[in-house]
Amino acid sequence: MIAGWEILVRGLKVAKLKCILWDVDGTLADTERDGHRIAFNMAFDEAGHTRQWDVPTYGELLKVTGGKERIRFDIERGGMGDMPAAQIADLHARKTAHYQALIAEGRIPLRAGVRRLLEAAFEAGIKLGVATTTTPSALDALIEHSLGSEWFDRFAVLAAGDIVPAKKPAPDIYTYAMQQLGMDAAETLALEDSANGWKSAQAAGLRCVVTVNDYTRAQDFNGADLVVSEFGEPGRAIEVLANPHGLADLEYVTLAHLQALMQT
Ligand code: XBP
Ligand code: MG
Repeated sequence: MIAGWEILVRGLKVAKLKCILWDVDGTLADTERDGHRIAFNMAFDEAGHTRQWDVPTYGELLKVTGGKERIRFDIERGGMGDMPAAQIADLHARKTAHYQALIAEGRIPLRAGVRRLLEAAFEAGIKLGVATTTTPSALDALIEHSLGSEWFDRFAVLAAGDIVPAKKPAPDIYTYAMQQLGMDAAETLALEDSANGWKSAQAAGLRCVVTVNDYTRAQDFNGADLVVSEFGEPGRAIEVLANPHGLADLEYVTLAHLQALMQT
């Protein structure tokens, strides 16, 4: 028997918000330009490579998710000299160590509204998880230094990096996280910042809110459930780029908005 609140709309069941899966890079914090990019360049320099990724170049490379995959892509397009897989792995390990050190310096704060929404959802008993292409130890550093160690226990799953064979835009990391939590796509919302992330969430059957940044603002988010400049805070207005469900009172994004999206 179908419960009264469970009706089918555009292939998604209308349901209560029971789980939020968070992307990391670009969503929890703006880690790419001043975190990952700098760490890659430090690793290249340390290993004796002349290659440096400037801000626009890194923007092009972001279409490839995963750091090792990004280096391989740059090699294949002629940006760097060829190297065996073991050397790419070594470079990436160096990069991860530099990234952890940058994060430990407290250089990368959370984006506006992230802590407010995390705390509201946690207090409401909504399951929280992470679904990211980032290396687990890089994620751990961000949780410890930017979010707070108590969040290691507050997130019910930390799905990261090579735990699945195919990275975003494949749906695998979202599917894996939902399986770990015993959650269904109808009761789960994804929070993302990039087209690759949005495609991944969409392919896993999830509703998705996108908070853009300078690297992703011009990307195609057609079909996403809400696209905003940031989650925002009281007294700090956001820019609404797409609001297909017509959510009201969007001065900043609240848990009530996220809950309302599950009813659309
Ligand atoms: C963003 C990414 C990551 C990071 C680097 O992932 O593409 O690859 O740039 O991570 P998401 P690693 O937005 O899904 O978090 O170097 O650790 O792979
Ligand atoms: Mg991201």
